[in-house]
Amino acid sequence: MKDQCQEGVRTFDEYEGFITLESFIANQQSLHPQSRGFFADILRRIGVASKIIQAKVRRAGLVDILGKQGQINVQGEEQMKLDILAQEVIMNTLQWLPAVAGVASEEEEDVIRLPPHPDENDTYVLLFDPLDGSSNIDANVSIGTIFSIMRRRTDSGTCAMSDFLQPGHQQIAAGYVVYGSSTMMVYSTGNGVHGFTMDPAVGEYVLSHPNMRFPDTCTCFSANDSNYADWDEPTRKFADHIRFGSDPRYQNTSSRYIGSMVVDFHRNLLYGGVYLYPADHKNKQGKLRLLYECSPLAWLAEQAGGTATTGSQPVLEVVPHELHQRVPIVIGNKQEVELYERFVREHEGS
Ligand code: AHM
Ligand code: MG
Repeated sequence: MKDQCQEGVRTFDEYEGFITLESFIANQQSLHPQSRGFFADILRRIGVASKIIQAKVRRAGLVDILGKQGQINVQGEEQMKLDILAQEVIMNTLQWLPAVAGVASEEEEDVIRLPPHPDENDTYVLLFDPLDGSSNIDANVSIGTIFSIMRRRTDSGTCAMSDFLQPGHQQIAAGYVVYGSSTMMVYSTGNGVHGFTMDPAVGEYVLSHPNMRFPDTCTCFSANDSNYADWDEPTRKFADHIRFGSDPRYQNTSSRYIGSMVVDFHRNLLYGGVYLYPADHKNKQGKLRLLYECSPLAWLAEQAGGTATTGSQPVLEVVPHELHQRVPIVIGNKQEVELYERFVREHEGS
C-alpha cells in the first residue's frame, strides 16, 4: 500500500526548496506574460477562503457551529450551520474580485450575479459546493470544498444563467480542498493536478503532491452498498465483478466509503480505485450535482489519467439544462470506468 500511495508523488520531506501555493500560482502566471493576473487572483482567494473555512472546521466542536441550521436548501436537504458558514466565507472572500461575474453554489437556489465592474470584463463565473459531505460534519469525519471556474459565455454586463450552464470540458480550472488529517488543496488549470498541504505552523499551503496521477491499481471500491438492491443490473454486475469475481486485478481491492464524495475521490486518486453514485430507485437521475460536484472532479480525474462517466456519456460532455441538475457518476481509474461502460453497453445489447 505504501509504495502505491507514494508512486509518482513526492512527499513533503523529499521536496526541496518548498514551493508555496502563492509562488506556484505566480510562476504559472509568469508563463502568460499578457495575463493581467485576474485568474491568478481567483485561485489565491480560493486558497484564502479555504484557510478561513478550515479554521472554522477545526474549531467546530468548541464553538456553537455544529448541528443543523434549521433550513432546507433548494435540494430538499437540511443545511448544517457549517454549510452556511462556508458559503458566507466564500462569498465574502470572492465577491469583490473584479474578474468574477457571478457565483453559483449548492446552498443557493439561484446564481448570485455580481455588479459589473465598469473597467473590466468580469470574465469568470465560479461554482462551489462549499462543504461536501455535510452529513459527516457532526461526527468529525473528513469533508471538503469543491470548486469550478468557467469563462463566461456572454460578453459583458450582468452575467446570465447560460454562463453557468456549460459542459464540464469548458472548465478552465477546478479543484477541491479536503479538511482531513491535514488540510489539502488540490487543483488543475489544465496542466496536471497539483496538491498543496497546509503547514499549520505557518498557515501556508506548500506543494506536496506535484503531478498527481491515479496509480494503475484498483485498491478501493467506493459506493454506498446499502443501495445495491436499488441499482440497475449493469451496476450490480459491475459491483459483483469487482467484489466477488475472479479477475486477478481485484483480488486485493477493498471497499472504502466515507460518504464525502470529494474525500472518497481524493483517497482513490492517491491509492487507485473507483467511486460510484449511480441512479437508483430513490435517486432516478443520480444524487450528485453535475456542475459543482461531478464536473470539477471529472475534470481533475481526466487531468490525472482517470475518467468519469454517467454510464451513457462522459460526465464532461453532459450539457446542463439546470443549475442543480443531478447525474449518475462512476469516476476514478480509467480501466474501471471503462469496464463499467462495457457492462452498460452489454446490457443494452442483450
Ligand atoms: P452534500 O453535498 O450535501 O454533502 O451531499 C453529497 C454527498 C456526497 O459527498 C456523498 O458521497 C454522498 O452525498 C453520500 O450520500 P449517501 O449518504 O446517500 O451515501
Ligand atoms: Mg456535496
